[in-house]
Amino acid sequence: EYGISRPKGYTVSYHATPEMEKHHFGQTHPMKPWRLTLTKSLVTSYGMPFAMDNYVTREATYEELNAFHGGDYLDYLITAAPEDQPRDIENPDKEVKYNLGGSDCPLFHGLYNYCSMSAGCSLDAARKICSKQSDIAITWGGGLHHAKKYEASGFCYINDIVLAILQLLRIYPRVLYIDIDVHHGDGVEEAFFSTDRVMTVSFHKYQPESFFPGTGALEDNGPKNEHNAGAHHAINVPLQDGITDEQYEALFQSIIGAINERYRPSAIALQCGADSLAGDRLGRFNLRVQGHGACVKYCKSLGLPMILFGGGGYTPRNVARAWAYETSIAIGADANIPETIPEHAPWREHFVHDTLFPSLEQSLHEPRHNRNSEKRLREIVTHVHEQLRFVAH
Ligand code: ZLV
Ligand code: CA
Ligand code: ZN
Repeated sequence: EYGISRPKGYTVSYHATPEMEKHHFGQTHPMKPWRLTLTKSLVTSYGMPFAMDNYVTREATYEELNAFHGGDYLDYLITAAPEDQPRDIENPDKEVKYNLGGSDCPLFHGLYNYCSMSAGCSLDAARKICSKQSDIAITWGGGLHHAKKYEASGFCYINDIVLAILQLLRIYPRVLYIDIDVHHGDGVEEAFFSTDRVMTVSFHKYQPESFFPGTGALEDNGPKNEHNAGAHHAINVPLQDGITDEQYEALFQSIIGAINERYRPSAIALQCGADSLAGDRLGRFNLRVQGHGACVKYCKSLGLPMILFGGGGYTPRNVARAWAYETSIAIGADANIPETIPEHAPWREHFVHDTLFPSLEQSLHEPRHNRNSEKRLREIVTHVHEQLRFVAH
């Protein structure tokens, strides 16, 4: 109906489950799993499922989660109940185990189920890439980049990205991990800190004292010991409030282009956190849907097998716009996609504006000052290019 047909010569798979979307972190918590329903609904109203292989995913098994996470952490995650939540007044000294039950990572009903489905989605995506049944595999329910081996962090309990990359490493010699969420991809960086088989690159707002998680300085490029294989294989792109599409795209292409030439990855894992969009409840950047999508388009143009992960994104209508647009890029339908949200789209009124591409004026109540100077952005590019000289060619 929208001229959307199967791309010739390659396959895109979409991995999701409506089960995941039923979970709630709590009334005031910014993470809303329901944004995945809104995304799927927009993807469907544009007719995109006809152009993809659609899979309803399963829960990851304990053994699969155990490939990265510690057994004692998983055991606690399985049994922890919302009642175990430390309550400040009644229980001021109650220990918060594994960083669970605080306000960022609350214990909610069905938590383990939610985590294992997110991981199941991303593992299925990785397996389709390994078996070469998919060229691009989409897992918007994944992308939970802060989770650590023994600890929950920043709304993330299970690191589905690490689990998926571990799968890719069975087949592919080198994996490039790229993270465009507004927060630093610390959990993934840490997991692959000591290997040269994964290069991690995160673009994020960096303000150590006041913006989560506070890591990811330009100079942090992996282990300082040159004999450690991971040295120079972590790239950080620290940014300030208000970065624009034009600046971000130029930076992204210059950095990813140079990394691709030097590191020659055999597969890409791209975390597409949508909290880097203008008007995000937690984010600080001025990116439009087009600018965010341009990163996906550029990665696709490299012609490597790729997984697209979700991640942050706290203004659900914009999350759905970005991930629906990026789905259209994956299937090569972005040039034909009508800008007006289809008449019959469920939740159409929820989008406020009927366009897939709101202007900055439509996204922001007041304009956000751009605090990224051209001089600083040039310094960042120069530093990254210098780091790459240490990477084996
Ligand atoms: O998008 O949180 O700042 C991937 C992702 O990257 C903090 N957390 C920590 C450090 C001290 N705290 C504050 C505790 C706040 C607890 C509740 C919120 C509630 C309402 C509105 C905003 C927040 C919030 N929390 C904003 N930023 C935080 C960060 C965690 C950010 C995680 C980003 C996750 C999915
Ligand atoms: Ca990031
Ligand atoms: Zn984020």
